[in-house]
Amino acid sequence: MIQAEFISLSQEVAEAIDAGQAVVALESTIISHGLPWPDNLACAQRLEAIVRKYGAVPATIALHDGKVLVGLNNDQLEALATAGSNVRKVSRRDLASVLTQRSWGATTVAATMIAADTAGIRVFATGGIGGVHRGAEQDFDISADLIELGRTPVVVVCAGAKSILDLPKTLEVLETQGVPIWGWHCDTFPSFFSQSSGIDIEDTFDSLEVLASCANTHLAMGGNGGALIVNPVPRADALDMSQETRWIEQALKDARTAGVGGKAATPFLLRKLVELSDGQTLRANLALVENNVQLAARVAVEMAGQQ
Ligand code: PSU
Ligand code: MN
Repeated sequence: MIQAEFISLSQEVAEAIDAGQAVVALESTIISHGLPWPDNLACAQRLEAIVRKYGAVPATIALHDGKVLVGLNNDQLEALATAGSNVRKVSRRDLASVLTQRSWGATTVAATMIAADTAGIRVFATGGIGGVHRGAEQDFDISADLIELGRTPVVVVCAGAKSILDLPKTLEVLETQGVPIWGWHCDTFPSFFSQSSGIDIEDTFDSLEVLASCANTHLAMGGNGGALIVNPVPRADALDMSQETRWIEQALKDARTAGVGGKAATPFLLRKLVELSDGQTLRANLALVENNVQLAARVAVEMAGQQ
């Protein structure tokens, strides 16, 4: 939780939360580091429009001028999108220093969850979560997103995690952290650009009403941390698995050659994949994020209706 003096809600978001309306949180690292200009701005604007179309209020989250902003206006979205990766990528550990410097900060899944929870927002949509990187047994690279999911009570909608990560290890850490994984019309963990990683999950939902009820129950129990709704990329936008694997192997090799690691690893790999695939991964990425935001808005509206 963030103390009130460090957080600022837009009027629209504050009013919606007070009225018990559905609100969907959106992260900003995807705008600054995850997508190239100018697709990033168009995507950020489209995501907000989709949330509204499905009857909820969007709250894109970022840091600026010593505050965690919950609900950005269009000028603020544009400032983030044009600054791109010059903006600091902010996870839990970075919050205090970026607030103190009063600079722009783009929130990861972990930092967005903390802000959403503080604001009273229960549902958050993103593309993919961070996870356990391949070779983690050597470099210990495990995303703070996984730890946050274990401690902060927000329901996160994503298309699984990318196969630049070690997915079996990612699922093991989620299990250790006590994070439920709820599949929307799927019985395996999706792998971002592809509909399935082939790894079975236990809970599948085909009914929005039951999914929303499960989410409300999880949150009502209290002290239970977050939950993950996994929503496979639409079939029409999914990439061919074998081709994707080749691009990923190449991108990982390039990262090793360039000596890129730590927090720069995910943005580097995403950029490389767009290059190597001649934009195909970018198109899939945009489609799956929109699909997740739509589901998140529907779930949030249903959850609010059941309260
Ligand atoms: N995965 C994506 N696109 C992204 C990210 C992950 O497909 O933009 C971003 C998210 O903001 C996520 C962060 O929270 O990267 C994870 O970074 P790291 O692995 O450094 O924890
Ligand atoms: Mn990392």
